[in-house]
Amino acid sequence: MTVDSSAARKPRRSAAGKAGTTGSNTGTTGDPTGTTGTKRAARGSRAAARKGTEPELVQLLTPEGKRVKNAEYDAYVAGITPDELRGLYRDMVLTRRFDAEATALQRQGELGLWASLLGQEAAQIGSGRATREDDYVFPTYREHGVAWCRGVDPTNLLGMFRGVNNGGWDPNGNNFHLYTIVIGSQTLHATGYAMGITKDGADSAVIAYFGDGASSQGDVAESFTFSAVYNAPVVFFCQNNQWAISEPTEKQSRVPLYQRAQGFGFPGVRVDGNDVLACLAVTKWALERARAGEGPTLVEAFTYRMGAHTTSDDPSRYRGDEERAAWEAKDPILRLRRYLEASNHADEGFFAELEEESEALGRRVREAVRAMPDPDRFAIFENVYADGHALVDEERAQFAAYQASFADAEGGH
Ligand SMILES: Cc1ncc(C[n+]2csc(CCOP(=O)(O)OP(=O)(O)O)c2C)c(N)n1
Ligand SMILES: [Mg+2]
Repeated sequence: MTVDSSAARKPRRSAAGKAGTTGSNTGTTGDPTGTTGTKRAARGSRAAARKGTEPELVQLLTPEGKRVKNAEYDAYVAGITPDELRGLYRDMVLTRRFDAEATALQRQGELGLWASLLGQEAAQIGSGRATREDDYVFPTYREHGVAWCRGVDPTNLLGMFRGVNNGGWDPNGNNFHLYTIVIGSQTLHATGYAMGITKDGADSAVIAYFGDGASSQGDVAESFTFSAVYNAPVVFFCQNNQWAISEPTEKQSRVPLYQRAQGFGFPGVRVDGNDVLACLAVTKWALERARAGEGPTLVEAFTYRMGAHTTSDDPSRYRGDEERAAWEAKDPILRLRRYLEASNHADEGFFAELEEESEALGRRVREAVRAMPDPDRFAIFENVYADGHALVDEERAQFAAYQASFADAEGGH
């Protein structure tokens, strides 16, 4: 990693400029040049890694379900009612139930593939519930919890994974873009959309989801540059689930991911991605910054992918069970349940009713998937060009001949 030699010529900064290490985890605080902070951050994170500790993160609920004070972010959840807290819990439970059903459906041959969000419910529900109706969301392929918050019917998410449609929902119906498999590319779409919002003079904001692995993509770096320079109203929400298929986060960056923002000139924050309240508060803060014309923010939600990358993956090939066990103790749903129980915000009746609702959702999803009609085999050639195209016509004819060859074989026996 190269370090900026010009930093040596700069005067020593005061203690107030200690950015990016401990104390504040908002990467740009007090260090407009970013260079010294970046070196310190790199030293700090290497030292942290040696000691097996990680830099501070924003947390409002401990894994034991205790509410802890936070001077900067408490205000963003100060008015939350018991009903809304139960709502966040319900969102997480139903999303997990839906996800489990989709995984089972893949195993039963009803879906071609599934990318589970298990373990990431708080990051997705907290950030998703922070968005406003007129905001626009650009997801990857794992944001089932965010889709839920935006009002996309869960069964619509499954059509693409069953291979019966090319996406499954109208992005403009809920301001929730189609799932994007090309890693990181949606951050560019989000940045362009956000620049458009500024040109329209609107006060809505954009949130782009991506992973720790995606943070290494050139598209993401370009998005950071453009959004910073154009002061675009976009929140970059990175779910650091510790793995990019079989590659651990250490292979993506020499500094904690949220500190990347510093070099681009906008703030970065690391939040406990298993704490739904903290994710809600930090994302609200970042979206408000965007609306107020203060430009982009990078939020790193520090979480864990409890399951396989997708149903095609076998994580036992590259990681041990101890790691998962350590994260199970930080389960996002369990900690909110503990808090709800300890503060008498939910009783047995609430949990029992939710259990029934979960089972009903599982049944509804299963039945809907099985009932999805297969598309016409030739539909894949439609909607590529408005007026037809010689190459597509040729491919359609080849495909027709291929299909017909089965009919011949059947007839010949
Ligand atoms: C441009 C591009 N390169 C490679 C891939 C293959 N690929 C699919 S998922 C993935 C890992 C992504 O990891 P991360 O960004 O951490 O997201 P996560 O799956 O952990 O949510 C890769 C490399 C791809 N889809 N697109
Ligand atoms: Mg990842």
